[in-house]
Amino acid sequence: MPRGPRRRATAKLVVVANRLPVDRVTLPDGTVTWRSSPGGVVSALEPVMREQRAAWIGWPGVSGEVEIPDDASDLWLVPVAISESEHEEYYEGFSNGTLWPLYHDLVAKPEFHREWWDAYIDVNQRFAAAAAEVAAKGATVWVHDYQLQLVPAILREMRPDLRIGFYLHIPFPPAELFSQLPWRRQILEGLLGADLVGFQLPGGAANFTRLVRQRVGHRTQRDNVFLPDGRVVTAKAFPISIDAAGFEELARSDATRRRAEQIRQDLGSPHKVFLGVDRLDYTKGIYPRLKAFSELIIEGSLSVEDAVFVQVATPSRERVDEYRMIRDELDRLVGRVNGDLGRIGRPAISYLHMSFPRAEMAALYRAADIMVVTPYRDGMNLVSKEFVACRYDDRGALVLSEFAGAAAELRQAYLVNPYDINGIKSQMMAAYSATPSEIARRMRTMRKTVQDNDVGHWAASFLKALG
Ligand code: ADQ
Repeated sequence: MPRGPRRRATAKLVVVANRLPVDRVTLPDGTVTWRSSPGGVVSALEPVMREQRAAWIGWPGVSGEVEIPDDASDLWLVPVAISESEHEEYYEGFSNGTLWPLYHDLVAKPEFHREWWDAYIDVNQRFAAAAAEVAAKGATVWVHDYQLQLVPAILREMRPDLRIGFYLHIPFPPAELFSQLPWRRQILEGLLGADLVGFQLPGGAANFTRLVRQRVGHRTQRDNVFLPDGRVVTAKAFPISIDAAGFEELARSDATRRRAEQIRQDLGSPHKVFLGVDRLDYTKGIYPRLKAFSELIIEGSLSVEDAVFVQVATPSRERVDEYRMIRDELDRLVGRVNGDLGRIGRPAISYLHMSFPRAEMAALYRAADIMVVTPYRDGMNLVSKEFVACRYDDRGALVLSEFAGAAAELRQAYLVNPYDINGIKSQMMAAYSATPSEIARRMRTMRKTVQDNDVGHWAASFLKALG
């Protein structure tokens, strides 16, 4: 971003997302500092944001008012204050207790609470006001995700001069499910404040336009919604991706190769390593894949001498009940499987609750033979794409849920229905027994797809369509 005074109404591009791309960390000596927290969206947007005067609006991750020092990030960061109780009601409540399960096929039961909805409105208003304050005349504002679906309409009301885009990172559900939401019309109208509403898949965009027709009564034609005031809103799919070149470069480095070898050695040099990497979330289908693996061992199709399952599950949203429940359920399953089937120094499942730096992720992807990704429903699933980007050696098989957005692109994966444990078992065995040339054939095609459609391409095509 061109340096200079960061003042009101000067940002030509404004990104609005629940979280700012920084974390506050307390060092061992007690000093508090801020560290940038890179993620896919940050690395996609950073180049565009640097080229122009751009601001990022979001919650800094700690309650109340905070000051973020200028040197915490190269980006212009604008913190939005959220109180402890708003965090409970807007974020843990309405966003993660209502919308998240509702938008993921009711994998868990959504709760509908009027106080949560009220907090959602208040916080959305605050984000919109912050964007209205920093955006220059005629600026582009890009709002992200399910926590902020009311921002486009509130912002348009405040600043009709802006070009507003919205992108939903999670699935947009079919009318039959969405219609349960007591505030369905308000959410649709909130999104219609945008000029362009982006989804992971064409099905999400189609669900949205159908609901707008049914519930708001506007005329629609293919991707377009025609509003009574003459405005046209476009709803379209822009499948998100990863920094494919960056992952590949990491994977190719000597340090990563050595680390991957070390990981395999530490696992006792098994014949095949199965890998799962997820945020610990009930939508990710961690249970059925571990169950499938344990049954394969019990039946003798695999043995703990030949195969190990490494499951990395980073705890998340731990204050929401369903997340504590899934964590306990997995702890019990892994304990039972290892207790019953493991040998000394040879657990069947190596289960880790931790978050790794990108380089360690690349080493894990390289160390694995078979990556198993079995969400019940997932907007995209970046882990599957990261694995593919790292397998420049054309080794490595991907077992992938049909219900991950990524399955629309990664057709050469071993596709599974995550509700069908026998189906997962047979696809895991197909991947286990496949010849190297069969694996290479599938991986080459998938790698080309991921290289050609990286996250830079995603950001550029969204902004071009919006512009
Ligand atoms: P998530 O539900 O978080 O994202 P995903 O797309 O898989 O799911 O992205 C997870 C990211 O976190 C990946 O980049 C992965 O490398 C990283 N990660 C996971 N476990 C980690 C660990 N232990 N240590 C370090 N990093 C880890 C939401 C939607 C998805 C959608 C994305 C992007 O739910 O469907 O693909 O947004 O739009």
